[in-house]
Amino acid sequence: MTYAEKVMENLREKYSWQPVFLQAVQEVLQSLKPILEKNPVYERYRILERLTEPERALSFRVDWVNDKGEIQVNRGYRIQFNSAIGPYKGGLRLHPSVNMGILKFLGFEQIFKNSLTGLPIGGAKGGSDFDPKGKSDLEIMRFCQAFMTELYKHIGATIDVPAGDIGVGGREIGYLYGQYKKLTNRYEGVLTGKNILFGGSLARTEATGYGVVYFAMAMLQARGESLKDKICVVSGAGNVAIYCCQKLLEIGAKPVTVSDSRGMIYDPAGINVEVLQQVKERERASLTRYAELVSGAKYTPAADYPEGRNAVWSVPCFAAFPCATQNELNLADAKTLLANGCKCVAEGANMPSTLDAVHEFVKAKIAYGPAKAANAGGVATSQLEMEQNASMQSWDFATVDAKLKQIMDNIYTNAAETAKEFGEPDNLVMGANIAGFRKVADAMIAQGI
Ligand code: NDP
Ligand code: 2IT
Repeated sequence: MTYAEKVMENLREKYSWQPVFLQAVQEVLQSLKPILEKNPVYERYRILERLTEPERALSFRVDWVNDKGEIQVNRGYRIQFNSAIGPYKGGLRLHPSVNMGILKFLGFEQIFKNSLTGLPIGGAKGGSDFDPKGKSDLEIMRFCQAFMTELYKHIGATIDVPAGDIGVGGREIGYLYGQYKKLTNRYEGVLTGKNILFGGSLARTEATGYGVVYFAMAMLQARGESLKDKICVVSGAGNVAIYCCQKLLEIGAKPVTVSDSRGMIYDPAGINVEVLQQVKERERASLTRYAELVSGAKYTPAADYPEGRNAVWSVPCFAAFPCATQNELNLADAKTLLANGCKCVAEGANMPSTLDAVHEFVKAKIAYGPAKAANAGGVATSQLEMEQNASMQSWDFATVDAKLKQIMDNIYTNAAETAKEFGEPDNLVMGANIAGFRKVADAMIAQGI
């Protein structure tokens, strides 16, 4: 049994109730085999055992009062996974499915993603099982205040800097920031994704979606191809999906789908981003509204999906952009995409493809950009926000966007060159995992025990 296999087996015994965490670890450890074999120092320093255990995992109670005056109790978490190369950094997720296992998967992924950006940021993730759906603005505010009333003890501009993720956007970051300031009397860059009025960075809202498209462009350019005039499918209808569609349209590609947890839109004319923003960002409504507002767009409720699979993946396309959530694209979906001629998959969501779907894409040697490389533009731009806050500057949109594009190009080159170095030139899963790992592991060794 190899070192990686031994560690994996041990984790399976210990954390059998955290399947998505085990899945995330398995994908990374599998592809680290060549570098571990070449460098026995990693085993000697027990790097895998140390990397897979969070430095700190906080779990706390969040009490708040709803509009009817009833007391509500939620669970809050912050996983400070690894600080070898910088302060803890990663988003907060508000979704009823949130638990320690999901946040450990996300925090673990974040370590490697943040390392790939080339910037000095460690890995973290947090959130709560609070369900923002159907809550009033004041309920969201009271929840965010209650959540921060515990979280503020554990974060700081050079300690741990949370940001958004599913269910957390500019509104929630504003309420969290207001409460942090009230509790600490400090005006500092403790959160990213802030409003431009109080220290936010231009282009942070767009960054993850734009970055995914920049990554796809880099992968395709290396193959002598491009997205121009190509049909694309996008899943999700939130922050990442919206700005992925916007950038695709800007470069002359045609995104024809978006989806949320209740259904999908197929719009053969190309997604109308202004309408999508109105429906999702302002009205916070269901995608049925999009079909009401755009003639020619077809809405399919999730209940009508064949075999319960997301029908987005059965729309023939040149490129696919999963931008909703984990494990939203399975082996059957991967086979359907490939059979329909799909040549590029760039992951906006974290771990959207199941392990066997990933294997299928790698085997087919299409341009496959795994999440920790392809969606790193969000956190990279968060770090640019930290940089602006620390130096009391604010850069214009074009400056931030140009830095983002350069970072995505660098991540592609680093992953592609590392994949080549370890003998599998097209395998960006291996390239991204090894490149992300090497920097963190070497930093851990240099810092001693
Ligand atoms: P949002 O909350 O803005 O949007 C999430 C979208 O995905 C919504 O359309 C939501 O539908 C849909 N969705 C969420 N959960 C499910 C589910 N279980 N089944 C079906 N649809 C679902 O989140 P983001 O756009 O910020 O995040 C999307 C993905 O991108 C996540 O995986 C996140 O971790 C990842 N990511 C986000 C970054 C960021 O900067 N925001 C950075 C890097 C990665 P509905 O509204 O109906 O729930
Ligand atoms: O998954 C992610 O990278 C994010 N949700 C963004 C994290 C951040 O700190 O901007």
